[in-house]
Amino acid sequence: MNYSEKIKQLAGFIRQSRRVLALTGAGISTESGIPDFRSKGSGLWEKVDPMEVLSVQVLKRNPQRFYREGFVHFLKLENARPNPAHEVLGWLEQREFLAGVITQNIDGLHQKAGSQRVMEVHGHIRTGHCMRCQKKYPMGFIRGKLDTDINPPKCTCGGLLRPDVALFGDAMPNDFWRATAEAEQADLLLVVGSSLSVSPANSLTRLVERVAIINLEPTLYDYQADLVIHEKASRVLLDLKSQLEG
Ligand code: CNA
Repeated sequence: MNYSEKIKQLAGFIRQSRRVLALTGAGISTESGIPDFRSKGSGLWEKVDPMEVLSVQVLKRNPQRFYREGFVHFLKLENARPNPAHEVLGWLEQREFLAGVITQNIDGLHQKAGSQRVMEVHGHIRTGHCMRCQKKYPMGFIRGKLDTDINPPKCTCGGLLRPDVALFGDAMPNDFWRATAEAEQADLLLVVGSSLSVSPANSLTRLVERVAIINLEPTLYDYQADLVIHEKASRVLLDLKSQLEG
C-alpha cells in the first residue's frame, strides 16, 4: 500500500469507529524542537541516561544531581509551542472524530493546541509538590528557587520539592488508570510519535480493538498494528485532516 492509500485507510478507520483515542509520545513534539529519548543524533540524552537521572532513586539519594542533570531539561519545555500535529489532534477532538488524547509527554503542548480531554500518564511540568508535607507549588516557584540557590529547592516545612512528573521508579499517576478505563471503551487507538518501548503505557495498545501507528521509525508493536505509517507526524496528520475534510 502506498502513502496516499494509507491516509485513505486511516481516514476510513476514523469514520468507521465509534470511539477513537490518540496515544502520543515524545515524537509528536520533536517538530516543536523538543528532543525525544530514543531517536539517534538528538544529542541531549546521549550523554546522560534519562532512566537514571530522571529516577526517584537519584532524586532521593542525590537531589543535586537530579536537579542539575535531569530536571534542567524540563525547564526547556516551558516555552515550546505546539506544531501542526498537536493542532490537528485538537481539531479532530473539536470535530468529534477524537474522544481524547492519552499522552506520555509532560510538555503540555496538547492543551496549548486546544485539546480539552488530555490524560497525562507521565504527569506534567505545571506544578510540583513537597515530598514531606505534599504542599503544591507552581513550577515557576521551583524554577525561581533554582535561579537563586544552588541547593535543591525546599518547602517551607524543610521537605524536598519535586516536579509532578512520573519519574522512573514512581507509581503511575491517576491519569494512567483513567486512560486504561478509556482505552477499554475505545475501538481505535491512533499512536503518534512513540517508540512504544515504555511500559506500562505501551500496554494500552493491547486494550483497543484496532491500532494505527504513525511513527518515523519501526516500533515494537508494528507487527500487531492494523496500519503502520513510518512518516513525520505533522505530515500524516495534516494529510489526514485534508482527507477527512474532503
Ligand atoms: P521515545 O522512546 O523517545 O520515542 C519517540 C519516537 O518518536 C521514536 O521512535 C521516533 O522515531 C519517533 N519520532 C521522532 N520524531 C518524529 C516525528 N516528527 N514524527 C513521528 N515520529 C517521530 O519516546 P516515547 O514517548 O515513546 O517514550 C516515552 C518517554 C519519553 C515518556 O516517558 C516521555 O515522557 C518521555 N519524553 C517526553 C518528552 C516530552 O514531553 N516532549 C520529551 C522527551 C522524552
